[in-house]
Amino acid sequence: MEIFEKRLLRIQTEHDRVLSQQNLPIEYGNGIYDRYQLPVLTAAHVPIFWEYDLNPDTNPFLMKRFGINSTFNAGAIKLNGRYLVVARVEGYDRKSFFAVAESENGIDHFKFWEYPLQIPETDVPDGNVYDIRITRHEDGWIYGLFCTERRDPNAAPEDQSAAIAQCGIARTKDLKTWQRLPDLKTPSPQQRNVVLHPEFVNGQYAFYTRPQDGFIEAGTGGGIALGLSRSIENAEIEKEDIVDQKQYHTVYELKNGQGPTPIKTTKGWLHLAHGVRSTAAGLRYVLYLFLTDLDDLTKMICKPGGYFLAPEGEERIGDVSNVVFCNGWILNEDGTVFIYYASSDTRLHVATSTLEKLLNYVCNTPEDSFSSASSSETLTMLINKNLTYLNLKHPESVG
Ligand code: M1P
Repeated sequence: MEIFEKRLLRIQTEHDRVLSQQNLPIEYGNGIYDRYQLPVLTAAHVPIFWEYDLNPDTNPFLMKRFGINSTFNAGAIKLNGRYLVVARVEGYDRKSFFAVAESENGIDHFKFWEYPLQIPETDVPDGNVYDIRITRHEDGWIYGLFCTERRDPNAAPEDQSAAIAQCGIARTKDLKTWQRLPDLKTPSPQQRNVVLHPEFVNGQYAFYTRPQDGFIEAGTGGGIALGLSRSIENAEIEKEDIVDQKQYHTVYELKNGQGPTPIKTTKGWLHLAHGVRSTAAGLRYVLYLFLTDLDDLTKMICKPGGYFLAPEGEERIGDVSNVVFCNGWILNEDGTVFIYYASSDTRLHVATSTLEKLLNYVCNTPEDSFSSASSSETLTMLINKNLTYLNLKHPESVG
């Protein structure tokens, strides 16, 4: 009994400390966005009554009975003035599920709702679900599109890792009660990172997809595509048109994927995506931005070269190291944008910016020019521009 009481007090004190921490921006950012000192969600944020049996008669040593490993890759939405993130919560058993955490200011004090989400299944049960993207669609529903993964029915018994990933679709009005719709059908054998566009396109539902041959390898697929479906109740895409291709010697040479629902701006649709490249140390996931045409969603307008956000410091370490991934962001009424990105498949962070800054970044950062010589030329042009300006305006500063 004494052990139980002592442990409970310590666990509660630590949990209260984690939830009450103030999260401050890190000074001297890059001018595009601000990172913050603390993650907004970690495994330590889940309620104590999720992990422990709190009855001393049945758990005298106060052991964890249902361990939570990580809380990451979250969809996001602002509902009734509250910031809600729909996190991928992964247990010690490696299964993930969705749970909503809520905050008043979107930066700190995120608190999980009492229960994880109960999203109904289709006739074919999901093996594992993850990476939900939340879209408030003009049809009046809030949609959650997520990856549903099931063991490959054709895999040999000795192969216990072959899986098929597809896009699950569910909808809600309040994030509490969900209606499951049939999974999206596409010509591609595997789908991850599918996102619903918030507006109809020629009267049809528009989806960003990622055609992919294998479970891990994009193969002949890869690239962010756009596909249309007449129905959402039986969503089926016949043709996927590539909007943003994977490309040799870029940060998205192996594969890429749409991040959250794009944001409509006066200049075009603002997209955040992840790009993956192969290194001797394994895969490296970074985030990048691009802008597409307001009318023709497959037309790229601006695309800065390289990454927008890459893992830094402790973000580089986790269950799958050297990864940043984002499937949720929120545009506030005052034009600020809260970007919820996860690091190394372990925890969730926020970076804050404004629409004005993001558009300035997207429209004025040089494009990737695909060779060392042309990158050096781009840099030389900037140096020339700066030295000309400095010689004219501040000759004393030039040596
Ligand atoms: O482990 C990194 C990421 O890998 C997958 O992303 P993608 O489909 O682009 O390869 C997903 O499993 C994602 O959840 C994970 O963060």
